[in-house]
This record gives sequence, structure tokens and C-alpha cells, in this order.
Amino acid sequence: GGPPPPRPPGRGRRSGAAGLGERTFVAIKPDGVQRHLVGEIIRRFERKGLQLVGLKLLQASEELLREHYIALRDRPFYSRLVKYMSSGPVVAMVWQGLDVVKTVRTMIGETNPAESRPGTIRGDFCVEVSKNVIHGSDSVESARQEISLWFRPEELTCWEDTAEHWIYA
Ligand code: DAT
Ligand code: MG
Repeated sequence: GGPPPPRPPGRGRRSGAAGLGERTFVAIKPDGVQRHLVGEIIRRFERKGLQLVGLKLLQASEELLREHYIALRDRPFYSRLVKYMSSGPVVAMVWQGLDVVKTVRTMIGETNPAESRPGTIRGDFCVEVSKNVIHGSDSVESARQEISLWFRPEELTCWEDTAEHWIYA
């Protein structure tokens, strides 16, 4: 009887990739902050069972955002995108968990809110592609790059999530 024995948290607990230690970068965009969606969005990821390991509110510089969206530099909307993203505070976060990159993208919905199903963040809270409330990394590799662009290592906290035994098999 009794509770299961404690397990080492995070990285390496599952074979393959990063397992439970996989991390993704999420940013609530200036429209999401202005529209008071911060609590609602964090609540969804928390309730899913993902672990918050980094969180800050900041007004990002155009320089940071140009780098963040460097892959889109040749798109016609690139400068508008950088201006919009730097137009007010954003909430930058790092979330951790099994398959977290894919899970967060699924919960966010499609790039175009009109193609996002109800129940997703973009499906529920926005209508325009250029004001789509939230960013989430699209791969484990871009998550790694974005986390290191937005956070210093000491800003990320490794903590034992006591709910883990009830979330993972
Ligand atoms: P996502 O944010 O779903 O990863 P993306 O990486 O292709 O989408 O583009 C980054 C952001 O750029 C997106 O969230 C909103 C903006 N964007 C994309 N396509 C756009 C378009 N056709 N017009 C205006 N903004 C666009
Ligand atoms: Mg993207």
C-alpha cells in the first residue's frame, strides 16, 4: 500500500526524445494581454496537466521579435508582425510535459483563427490571423531556440510537480 515512490522529475523519465522533460515556448501576444486572456490561457494549460517552468511579462524589443520571427523575414507581413508584437506587453512562458510541443499547438489551433475549431484558444478567442492572441513553438528544435532567445537559464525553474503521479502512467 501507500503512495507510489517518488520519481526524479523531468528529463529522461521516458525513453525517446525528451520525454516528460520536453519543453515548449508560449507567448500571449499583446492583444491577448489587452483582452485580459492571460488567466484563461494559463488555466487551460495548467488544467491539461502541463508544468509551468518559466513565466514573465515584458514588452519585447523589435530586435528580439525580428529574431524570433526570422524564418518569416521574407513574408510581406513581417514588419507589421514585428510592430504588433512589440506594441504592448506579452506574457512569455515555458511549459513542460510529455509531447508538450504538439499538445500546445493542438490546444492553440490553426494559424488562421477562422480555421481553428471551437475549443482551441484561437478558435474560441479571436478572428484575424494578424491578431491571433498566442504563439507556440512549432517543433522541439524551434522550442529550444525560442526558449534560449527569450529566457536566461536561471529564469527557468525545475520543480517537482506533486500532481505528476496522477497525470502520468
Ligand atoms: P503560427 O503562429 O501558427 O506558428 P506562423 O509561424 O506561420 O504561424 O506565423 C507567425 C505569425 O505570423 C502568426 O501567428 C500570425 C502572423 N501571420 C502568419 N500568416 C499571416 C498572414 N497571412 N497575414 C498576417 N499575419 C500572418
Ligand atoms: Mg510559427
